[in-house]
Amino acid sequence: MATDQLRRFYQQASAWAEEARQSGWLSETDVERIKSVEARTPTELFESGTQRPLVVAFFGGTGVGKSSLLNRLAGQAVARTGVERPTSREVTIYVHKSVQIQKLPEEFPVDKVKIALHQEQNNHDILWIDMPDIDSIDTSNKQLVLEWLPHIDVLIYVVSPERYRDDRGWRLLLEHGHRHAWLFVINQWDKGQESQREDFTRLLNEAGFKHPIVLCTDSREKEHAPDDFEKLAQTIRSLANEHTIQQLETRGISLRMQELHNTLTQATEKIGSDESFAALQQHWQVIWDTTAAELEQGLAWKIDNMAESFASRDTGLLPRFKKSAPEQPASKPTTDTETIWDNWAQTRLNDVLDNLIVEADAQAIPTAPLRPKLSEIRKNAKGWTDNHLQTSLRSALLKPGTALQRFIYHSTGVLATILPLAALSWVGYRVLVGYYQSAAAPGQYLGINFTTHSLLLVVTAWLIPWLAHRKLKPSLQKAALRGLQTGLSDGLAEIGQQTRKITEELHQQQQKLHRKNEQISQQYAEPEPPAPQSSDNKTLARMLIAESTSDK
Ligand SMILES: Nc1nc2c(ncn2[C@@H]2O[C@H](COP(=O)(O)OP(=O)(O)O)[C@@H](O)[C@H]2O)c(=O)[nH]1
Ligand SMILES: [Mg+2]
Repeated sequence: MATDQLRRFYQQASAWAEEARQSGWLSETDVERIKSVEARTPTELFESGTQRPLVVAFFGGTGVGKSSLLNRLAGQAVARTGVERPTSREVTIYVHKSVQIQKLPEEFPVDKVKIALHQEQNNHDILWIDMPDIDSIDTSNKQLVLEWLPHIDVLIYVVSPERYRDDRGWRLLLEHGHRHAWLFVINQWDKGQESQREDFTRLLNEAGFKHPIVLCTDSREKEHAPDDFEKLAQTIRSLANEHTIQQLETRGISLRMQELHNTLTQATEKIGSDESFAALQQHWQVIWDTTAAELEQGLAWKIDNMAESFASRDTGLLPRFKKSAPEQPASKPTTDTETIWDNWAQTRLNDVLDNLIVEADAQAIPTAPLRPKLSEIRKNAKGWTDNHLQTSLRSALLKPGTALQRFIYHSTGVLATILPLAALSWVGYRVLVGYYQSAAAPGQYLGINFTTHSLLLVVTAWLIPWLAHRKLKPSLQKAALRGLQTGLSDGLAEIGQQTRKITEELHQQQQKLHRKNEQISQQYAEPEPPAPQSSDNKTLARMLIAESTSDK
């Protein structure tokens, strides 16, 4: 049944909005907008499966004559009129006894409803309601009216010649006009003038009723002048048939469904789109690249300083002579990388993350889900950077220099041992041979020249590789510098990466919400716009606000 479908649609849309609100994607107001779409219908008042009557209500300010009109219709005093009770909080229902009222509007105080049953065939298919005065000082009256409104097909807006202009009811008419069929009655016509009818009609034209039905009645109890009362009763009766009720019902439901579709669409526009997220991610790429470069530049001196503290470990060629004041303790190399990410760096990071939030806002992406996640980045940035600095510094110090450098360094070390040994072996061999030869054929034994050359040879064989070895030792300072630089850029890369991940996660959340929203919308197909002002019923057409104006 259409009413059930509307209910389900409403419930699913509300649940979706609630879920989106809980995760920060929609505001309280957005949810309220969806929830305020009317899901109640006249049909709900009656037992399902039975042919329901047309629900007609007298609507208007205090003392205009609503109760008098109902009594006149009923031919008896079913509703209390002003004589007994000037401002009525009471709702009087005048209905045929065969009609089964299933339930009254929710939250409606039952003791305020007076049901007058009748057996009159004339009003068999009409449920008449005399509504509370909408302009009473007691604002709860207006609330009562609002509770009833969604259950009403036709509203008979009753005014008096004195008070038809600044009526509170007028505002309700403008707000709820397109949801109902309206008939207008200027009661107390005994005090009225034709110009007032024209003026009132003109106001109604402006409110969207092209040819409003404006009837003038004189409902004084004792005697009254001939008036439009019969026409009023007749007009309502002409609508009280299955076909027209069905038409009104369908119109009401499709208006409500359309409104739900519209608010759902509006809500998805609030949560950003694929394009807005793509733009946000691109923006992040740009601003982070710039900021990361700035941070690397701004923190370079700190890294240089820290690397320099390793220079003392790099014993040069003539370390002792270099040290001008050897009694001063050599400055200990510091590996306290925590000091590198300082307040300045944190401020730069905070600025760039704020910039991201501003961009999200500019891209119409809600910032509520983004903010707490970015706070995590702000909190963790120092830790991440420090971690990378430590890891990278340690591994750099463990293996300073390039692989080739290290190979040559080791080779020269080995040579510094092997070459002098080889030279010594050769000298030893020559000594032995010389000794043997001088024993076999006595002559001059090796002599002073040999000694000098041998000594030179051994010393050279040792000194050259040793010097080279010392010279080629990879610099710890350079290694530290390289390690720290790599560490910093890794740290910055991680910050950039983590932030991007956040925007991606949010995009996924957004897509999920978006898909769910679409599913709901598709499940309850957008209804056709209500039939073009029911061409088969001219009277009804005059009672409805033209669609083009109701969209406002
Ligand atoms: N002069 C005049 N008085 C009327 C007319 N209709 C009702 N009244 C009186 O106006 C007062 C308020 O009427 P009531 O039906 O209670 O108005 P309600 O507050 O809109 O329900 C009562 O005293 C009625 O007798 C009318 O057409 N002309
Ligand atoms: Mg009344």
